[in-house]
Amino acid sequence: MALASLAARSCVLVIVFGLCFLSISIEAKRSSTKVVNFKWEVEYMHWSPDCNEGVVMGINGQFPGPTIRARAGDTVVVELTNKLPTEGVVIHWHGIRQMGTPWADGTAAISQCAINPGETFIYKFIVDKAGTYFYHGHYGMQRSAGLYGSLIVDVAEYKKEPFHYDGEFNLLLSDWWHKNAHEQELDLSSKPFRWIGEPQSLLLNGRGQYNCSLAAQFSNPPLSQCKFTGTEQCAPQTMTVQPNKIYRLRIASTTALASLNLAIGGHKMVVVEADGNYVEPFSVYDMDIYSGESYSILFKADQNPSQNYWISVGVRGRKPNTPQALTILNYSPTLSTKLPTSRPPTTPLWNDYYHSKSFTNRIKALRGSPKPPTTYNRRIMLLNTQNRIDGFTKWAINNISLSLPVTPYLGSIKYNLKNAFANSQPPDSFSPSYDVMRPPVNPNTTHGDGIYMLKFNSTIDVILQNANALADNVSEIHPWHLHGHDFWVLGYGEEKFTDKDVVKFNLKNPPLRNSVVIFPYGWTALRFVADNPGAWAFHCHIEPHLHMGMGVVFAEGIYRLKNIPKEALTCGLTGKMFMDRKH
Ligand SMILES: [Cu+2]
Repeated sequence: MALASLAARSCVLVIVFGLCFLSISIEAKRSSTKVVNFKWEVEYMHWSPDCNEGVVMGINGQFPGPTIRARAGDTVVVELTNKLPTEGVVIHWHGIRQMGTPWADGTAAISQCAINPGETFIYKFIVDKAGTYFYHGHYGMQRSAGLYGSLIVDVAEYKKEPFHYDGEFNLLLSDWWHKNAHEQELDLSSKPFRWIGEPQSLLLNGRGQYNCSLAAQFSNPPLSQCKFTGTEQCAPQTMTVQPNKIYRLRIASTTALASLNLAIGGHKMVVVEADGNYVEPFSVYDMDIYSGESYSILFKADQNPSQNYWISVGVRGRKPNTPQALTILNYSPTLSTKLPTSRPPTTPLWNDYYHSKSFTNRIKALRGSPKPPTTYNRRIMLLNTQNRIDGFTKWAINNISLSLPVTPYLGSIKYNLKNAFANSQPPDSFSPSYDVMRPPVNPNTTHGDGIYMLKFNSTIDVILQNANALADNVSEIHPWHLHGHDFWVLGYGEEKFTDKDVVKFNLKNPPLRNSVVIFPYGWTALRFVADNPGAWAFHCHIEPHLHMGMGVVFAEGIYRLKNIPKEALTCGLTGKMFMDRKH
């Protein structure tokens, strides 16, 4: 403020000398934050993400969409035009908390109306915290259709990261089906249920290889050697390093289904960031990444520089039927086309949960990070079950399968519109006698659109409780993601959570995250402060699971919001209200 007014005054003084622009630009540099503008068009495109042509949802002719790069404190403005011929669209900025701009969170039916074909919506928000993020569609299964890209926030000017590196790379991980997202949606909503199966390919920055392998000599079953000129849409992006330098690798997973594991052949990795928060550095040779998570790791190019090395990504947590994704870590001046002579790193066994848990339990907040409040005001226990409704297969939370209303919650709560969604809140807990180790005794459940109304500024504990699915001896991994907040992960445990487990909570250095996993038959405890007015989705980040109802919605402090842009709410009951008022 002071700098700005100083700039204005010096501007008046120097204007006669024609130096005004110079003065403004100097002041802008000092105040250091800026507005970063993007003009995007979302459209369907023919594309070959894994060398097999299909249809992807792209942005400005690109797949994945353009990378957003800004500095902490900057304002990002994305003018998004929907060029899809017959369907709406929204984009969610995953990990950006949207403090004061909940209408820019990009969740259809929660924070805004879907943008109609041909229409433009302006997303404007501040990226307040440095870190590795991404963005993706949040309407139907548009993320599965390929609507995603990277969002990287550098530290503010004149600030430094708490670690050193000489260069950096970015890897956006995703999974890809040859069946399009509309058909997948229909399959999942059919009676009898049709499961979409495992992905055909894993993609690194939108590139994978189907029916051929970069490491053909090691592939089992045998595959032919992929040959690329480098211009193909599915050609791998190699990463070229200088020997003995230190690199930061940013990793984010926007998979629809797959839990992943990443390794760099022969290289130790030091984990330094998770979900846009610094963690106490620890080293690993492979790491798990669940959908919705992001990390930064550091590695030193300290291996024999006359060789190249594999970067491999494989499936965890589900019986894999998808080959590893591969690319090459290339040591300059060795040619990037020289294939590594060793076998790609082996992904740990899909059901080696001990390995997954030991990695997850090592993630702690960097010393000096914000600490959680020592007590909570409200505890919400969320039981995750697989159920049926009239023969359709669903996921339910506390026996309610989420089905979103027509009018976005943000608007119907702000304008106190009755009948926009269920009046009663979903339950804060489930029956203490529920046996999480067995299939549900009564698998039938119901749809619901009721939401949790949180007292503004209260501290909320959530216990996510996993359980047995419909089939015997099946319990799946679910990576949960919270919008609008980071939360502290207080702990993980086996089987059913009891009050006695509270003593195991880590209040000393719990990591702050926006995504967290629940392991099969286990529970995860987290804590957050409901200090961001808005309506916020909290859901399993597996796209088919959310589609089948696996989520809840929290709302807090919406009465405090002024200036919700009408463009966000011109549908359903809010749209009707605006028409009636003849505004
Ligand atoms: Cu799930």
